[in-house]
Amino acid sequence: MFGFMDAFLKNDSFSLQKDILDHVEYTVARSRFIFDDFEAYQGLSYSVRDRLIERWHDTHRYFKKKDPKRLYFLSLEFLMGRSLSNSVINLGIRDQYADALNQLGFEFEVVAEQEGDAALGNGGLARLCACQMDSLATLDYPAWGYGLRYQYGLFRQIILDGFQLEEPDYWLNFGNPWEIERVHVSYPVKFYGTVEEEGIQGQTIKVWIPGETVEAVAYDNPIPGYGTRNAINLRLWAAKPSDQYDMESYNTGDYINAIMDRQKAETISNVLYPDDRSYQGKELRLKQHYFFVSASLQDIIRRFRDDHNNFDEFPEKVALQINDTHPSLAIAEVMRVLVDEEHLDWSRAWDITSRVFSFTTHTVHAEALEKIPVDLLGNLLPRHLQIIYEINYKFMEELKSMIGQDYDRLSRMSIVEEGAVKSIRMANLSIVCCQIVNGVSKVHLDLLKERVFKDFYELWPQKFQYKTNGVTQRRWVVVSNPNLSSLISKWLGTESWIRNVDLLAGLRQHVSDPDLQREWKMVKKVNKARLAEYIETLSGIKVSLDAMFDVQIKRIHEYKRQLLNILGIIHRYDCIKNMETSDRRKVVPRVCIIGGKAAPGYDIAKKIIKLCHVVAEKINNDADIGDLLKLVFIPDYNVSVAELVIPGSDLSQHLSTAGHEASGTGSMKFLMNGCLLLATADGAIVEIMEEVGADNMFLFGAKVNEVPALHEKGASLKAPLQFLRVVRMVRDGYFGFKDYFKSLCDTLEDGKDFYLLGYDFASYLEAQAAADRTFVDPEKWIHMSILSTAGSGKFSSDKTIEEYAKHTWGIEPCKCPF
Ligand code: 26Y
Repeated sequence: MFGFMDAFLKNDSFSLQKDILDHVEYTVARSRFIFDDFEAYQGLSYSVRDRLIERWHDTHRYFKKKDPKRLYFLSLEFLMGRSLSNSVINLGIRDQYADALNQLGFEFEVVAEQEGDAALGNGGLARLCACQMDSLATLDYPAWGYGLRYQYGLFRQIILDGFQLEEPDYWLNFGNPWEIERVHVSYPVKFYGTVEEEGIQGQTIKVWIPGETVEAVAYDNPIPGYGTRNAINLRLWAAKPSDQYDMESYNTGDYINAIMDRQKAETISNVLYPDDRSYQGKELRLKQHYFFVSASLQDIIRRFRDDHNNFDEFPEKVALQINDTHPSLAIAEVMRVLVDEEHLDWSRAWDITSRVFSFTTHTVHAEALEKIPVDLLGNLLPRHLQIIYEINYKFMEELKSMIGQDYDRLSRMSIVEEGAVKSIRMANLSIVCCQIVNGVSKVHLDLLKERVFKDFYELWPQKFQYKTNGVTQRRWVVVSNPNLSSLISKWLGTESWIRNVDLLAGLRQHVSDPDLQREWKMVKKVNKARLAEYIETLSGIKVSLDAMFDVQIKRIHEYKRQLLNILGIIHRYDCIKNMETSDRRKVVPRVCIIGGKAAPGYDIAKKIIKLCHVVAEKINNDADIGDLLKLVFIPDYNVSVAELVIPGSDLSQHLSTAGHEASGTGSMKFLMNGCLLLATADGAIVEIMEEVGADNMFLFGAKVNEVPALHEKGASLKAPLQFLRVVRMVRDGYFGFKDYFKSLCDTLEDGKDFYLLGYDFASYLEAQAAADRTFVDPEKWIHMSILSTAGSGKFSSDKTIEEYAKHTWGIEPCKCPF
């Protein structure tokens, strides 16, 4: 007989080798005697997955037994990146696996490089969810993530002659060992049709008679916590044709067309929308949102019903977090289920619904708030539109009783926007329903109160909170910067900071120790060498390790001002060109690195990418310049590229015009890795300043509260001469493509420079000069670098999640015993 413990998979080197080989032979179906790096990756991943599944089963059995209040985190986007290294580190068996692989003649790092990224998201919002899932698992919270399993993730960026081209990311082509298809976990999702009235026991009820059904099938992705047995689940839905689908067509004998029609169902979860700017009322997108919401809620309600039969208990057992407004149809869906299917009266249903939801907004831009055209919604989801109208009617009545007949304000706050295209404002629906609305940084909350949601804030001040974003130190230091991670553990005398980030502050007491400084510098050098090698492989450009590696990586947006960076580089180039040769010795050599994707339809952003390439072409081939300045554009920026670039950078740039970045999370990853920040006082940077000290950063530019007055001044704001000069160089065709760049230069003219590049230019150059002056004093630089890491604890997603758990979701840890 096996004892209970014997059931666990073993982690000694021999067992791991055997497991890998068994998977190579029986799962991947290759010979255990001859297989390549990719097959080794597959065999290894399946073996890791087995261990994940063990923990994940135990965790869910434990959750079921304890029946705690659960958090369901709903998001249309999750940017998970790679899973292998993260999983083995969180499971605590990385070294054992590395050893086992070695015995088999493979190297862990090489094998891990075989994995592609899971890129089911656009940018900050999506990566934040991935970090938060890691923290939820690590902190033992009973949580589930729900999302969509897009067949095509975010497009791959190809650069051809300096122009961005988009290629589909068919990431599932080579299989995905990290997911488990749950053929038996599937739900019908309905669309279209009509709403009819039926009398039941003297009451009239509404009945939705849908016109189309699509099946949602679950794919589960275990998420292991660090230093715990808990592993939670990220459940992603894929669309499949439903058996209930159009049997009519088969019966009419049109067999081939009936099959083709069925196939169309799968298109719902086919592709991630690659634009993170403004919501366009597209039917397919709306279908994606509802498909996701309906399947997730059927699953959540089924689980609730396993142990409960009274919906009054729903808010005690369930917290539903909607990540931005994208999943906010869930509000109408819960109301529909409670009223139409469970036959609860409206006010009881509303009371329950408004106690389960919470909502986080990730933007400061009113134009990025989703609005769904009423015609579109009424056609696709007729009953939901009625429910939203009813919610709005009741809200408007309540509001009138509070504020009187202030029609301007009533119409601003209404969930229904009248106008050329009558639309539903999903943010208003979310605010009306949720008891808590969260911003993602302190400044963001202020902006929500003063601008975007001012009317609502005045009505319900208590609803509005903020939780400063954070990133997981497991992925962003332990996985991506193992040398720094070991160094930190050595100097703190413990690895506990990996779970308890407050301990990082302990580095402060060693900041002046020459040994730490030397080792810190060494780690940076090794990481820079790795990055330099990558740059050379990509572009053939050799860069000097003595140069300052200066990095800006993020989505390309006008408000993020990559253009300011490029204009600054042109200025630097121009200055060097005009210097006496003897003065050039004083120039601090720089390698400027820019990376990021532009939304496929975002013309100006694409021009910025092209500008970066033509400027790079000129500078990198100018023999006069040599190692003093290099500019490199890193193509196809994604999570795994970030893991390589961040540890190897000295300086990172966060240049958003103040008041435009809700939080920013890239800055936090750089900070943890001891890179100095050159930034505007925007989003979370303001809080980073408080933690690290403004004198340990290079800050510049207009402040959030100054920007409105600057906008008022408009054309009377005059840009400095240096700015006019560099813009003129671009305009006059110094870098070629004169006509092509005209519209880009036009955005910088007096009175049109909405993002204030001209206004901020002089102070930007000063901040850059301060960075140069500091870099030539290596001791000072290292000092600031250590203090950056030491001050980064507040920006761990562990902190954010603790806050959400306490103040928004009301959930408690539920730790599965080992
Ligand atoms: C609906 C569609 C148009 C859409 C799709 C994606 C709208 C927005 C987005 C993504 C937004 C996003 O990534 N926002 C970023 O969220 C981060 C995490 O909170 C913030 O750090 C960052 O400042 C914000 O721009």
